[in-house]
Amino acid sequence: MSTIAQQFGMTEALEILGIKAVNEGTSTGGQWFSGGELIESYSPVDGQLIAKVKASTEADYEKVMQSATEAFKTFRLMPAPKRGEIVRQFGEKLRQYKEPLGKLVSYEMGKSYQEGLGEVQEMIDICDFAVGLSRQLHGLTMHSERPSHRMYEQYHPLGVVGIISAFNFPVAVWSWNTALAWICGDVCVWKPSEKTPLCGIACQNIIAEVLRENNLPEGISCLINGDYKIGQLLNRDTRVPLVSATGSTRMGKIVAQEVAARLGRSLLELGGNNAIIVTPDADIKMTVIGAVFGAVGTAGQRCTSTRRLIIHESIYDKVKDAIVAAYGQLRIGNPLDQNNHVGPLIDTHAVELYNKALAQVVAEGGKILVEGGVLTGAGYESGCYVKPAIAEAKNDFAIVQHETFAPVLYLLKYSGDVTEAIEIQNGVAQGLSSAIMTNNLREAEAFLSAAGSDCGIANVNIGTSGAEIGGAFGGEKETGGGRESGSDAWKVYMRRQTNTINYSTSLPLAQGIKFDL
Ligand code: UN1
Repeated sequence: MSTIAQQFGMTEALEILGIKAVNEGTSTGGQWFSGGELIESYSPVDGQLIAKVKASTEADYEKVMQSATEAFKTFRLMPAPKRGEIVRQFGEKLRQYKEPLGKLVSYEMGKSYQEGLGEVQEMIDICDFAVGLSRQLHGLTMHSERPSHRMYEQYHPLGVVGIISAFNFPVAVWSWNTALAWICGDVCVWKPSEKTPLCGIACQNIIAEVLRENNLPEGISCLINGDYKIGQLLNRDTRVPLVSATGSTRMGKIVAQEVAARLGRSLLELGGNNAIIVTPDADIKMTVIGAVFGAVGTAGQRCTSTRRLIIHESIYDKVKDAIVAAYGQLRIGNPLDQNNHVGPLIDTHAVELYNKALAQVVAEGGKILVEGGVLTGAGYESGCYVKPAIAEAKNDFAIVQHETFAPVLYLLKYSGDVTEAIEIQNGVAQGLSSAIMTNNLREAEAFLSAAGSDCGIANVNIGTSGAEIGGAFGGEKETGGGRESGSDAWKVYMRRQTNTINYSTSLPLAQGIKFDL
């Protein structure tokens, strides 16, 4: 353990979460096994090896699938509110493990400890939501056109749900899927990002405790580890009716095609290119907080991170100066130290992409307003710490059209009315999150109208990131169209069945068709 890790109690946190120096990477419930190669998890915080995880082999995968399909046979028959009780207990455990888990998220992924705790809170919130939902999996009833007939629809569990998640929300996105899938009666097989495998192991240990305490079948929660090849097994497996995948658009296109090729269902939550429109009627102070947190929070590695600010020319200089001044206040460093605002990027490959983006925006004619750069020296040994940067750019620059997972913010100017700003905001391939800063009702409503933002999330006087779990989460266009977490997102985890019951003494046909024998 490095000095930083020791100073911030990582040894204790890892112990509480059941992380060993070398971990089996495959699990069904509380059973661990694995035959594969070792994945090494390095912390971007201090560049130190935290622990190793054995990747899952195809044989391991097969064992997991057998256990999951077996568990489904009984779990689907457990009453939904009883499944909700399991999720309630899981939420209780998360409350108990919040601090060590938040710490591990921070240390393995690099987001600030506050954001690590926030991520665990998001898990607790979705559990609470799912518990209530377990008594509300409503179908509709409808009137039959035939006498003495009854029609209704009901929702049944789907089966094995495959979950592929990204490094940036290494625990919360799994729980958005599992909390809903479990109350719906599904069993889950999770492949976390190979960049954050320890977060996966910690979560699996926590749910295993709940399953054990309730004498439930192991296969309800399974974990596999590895690179895209292990994910591919899920995509191509006809025993997996739904694959929920979070990550880049490039990855999502592969998942979508592989799952569609066997007519399976996929739930995709992919890249964003999120903008905040700042109109002449914006509250500048609120704009600065929303934009800066949106751009530098999680070091710009949220799919909801603010990448573009679309500012009206009449207030452009004022907003620009205020944001540039705010960037001057940012403290970059160890994310476990709560005095810092910005932690490291996930790895040095991400640093390369950040450098490339900054070089490209200049090459395309952009102007750097806040200089970027990689930090070196004491505290920055991992090579993953970068300075949040700002550039003046144009929306049609190739680099502005592209999602760079790093703290690079582009300032764009508009001069007409709000429709021009909306056109710029919509003028990208992605459609996840969007926001407008204005106190003008007409502008706000225009932004929210059918001719307004084309994104899955559209906020007024709030930044682009930090959505609550109660709403459906996801976006349009290259973001993939999926919806996770709140509202009626649960429906994708179930199959709908329409039932018509005839309690008459004859068999009339629908549409009045005569067929007498
Ligand atoms: C993600 O970046 O994949 O809205 C999820 C937010 C968080 C979730 C982000 N609640 O920023």
